[in-house]
Amino acid sequence: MPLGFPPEGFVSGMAYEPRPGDVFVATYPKCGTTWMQYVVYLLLGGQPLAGGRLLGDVFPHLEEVGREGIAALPPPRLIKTHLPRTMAPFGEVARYIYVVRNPFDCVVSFFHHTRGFVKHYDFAEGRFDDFFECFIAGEVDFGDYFEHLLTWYAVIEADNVFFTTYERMKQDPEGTIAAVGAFLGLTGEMGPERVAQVAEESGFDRMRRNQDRWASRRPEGMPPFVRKGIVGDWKSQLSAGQVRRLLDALQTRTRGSGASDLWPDVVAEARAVAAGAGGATNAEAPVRDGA
Ligand code: PPS
Repeated sequence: MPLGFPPEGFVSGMAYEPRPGDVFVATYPKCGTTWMQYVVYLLLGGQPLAGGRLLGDVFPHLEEVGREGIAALPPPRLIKTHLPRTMAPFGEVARYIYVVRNPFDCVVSFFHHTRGFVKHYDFAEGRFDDFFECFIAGEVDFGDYFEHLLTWYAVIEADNVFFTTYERMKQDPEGTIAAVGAFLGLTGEMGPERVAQVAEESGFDRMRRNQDRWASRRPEGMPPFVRKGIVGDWKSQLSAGQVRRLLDALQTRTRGSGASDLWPDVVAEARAVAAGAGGATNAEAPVRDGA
């Protein structure tokens, strides 16, 4: 858990009993949580958040506010969680949207998060190579990336679970928004204009404005929360050796689950880099700000 989170929020959050109408956005950190939360919030009739308002007030993080914080929300309750499914309040009465991002981009985004969130971590001067070791060992917030993914991947066929990837959202935001709307039972209200409106409002260019809506301000010189928002940033950060190790971890840890086939394009590029076909960088290169 991040250092700044109250342990009682975590303990009581796990004991929350899902209620009818609850919508959870469940993710491993840095996999597109805030983007999906904002889509869900807008689809359910939320007004675009003005600067000075906080998404976390209307769509709180379960582990931070605990059971009481969630129970006090007006229905339908919108709930963010980074818990693996085996620790999350999981029940048939609620809906769950799980978003996952390829681990190569996830580790890079998580690194910038960890150095920038000085309230939660003592890593402002941290090096990517050290963070990478923590990530691959599963010794970061919310534990092991692969284990997390597998716990949720195991329930993707359930009627009350919607599973997608950050890469699919990037490739087809409108298609994803329409599918999320259908999952939420909003088919009647979901014409193309409505979908386009939500896509515009939740698009990267809009979300990078007034970032105080999503997270506390970063210190001077640190990348913002909505940072680059691309697929493939890993190519400018991971060494060929790191690409090889993460590729290996993806394949061995997800083997036989179907989750190993989630990113065929990324895996093909990673294989080429791991084989020394270019694209990889020097892990000792100075960390780029990316802002
Ligand atoms: S957190 O802290 O776990 O809740 O972070 P999370 O929201 O899961 O992930 C943050 C990354 O998502 C990117 N982001 C977006 N990408 C594309 N479009 C939109 N609208 C968008 N909003 C947020 C954000 O930039 C972080 O990724 P990186 O790679 O660091 O840029």
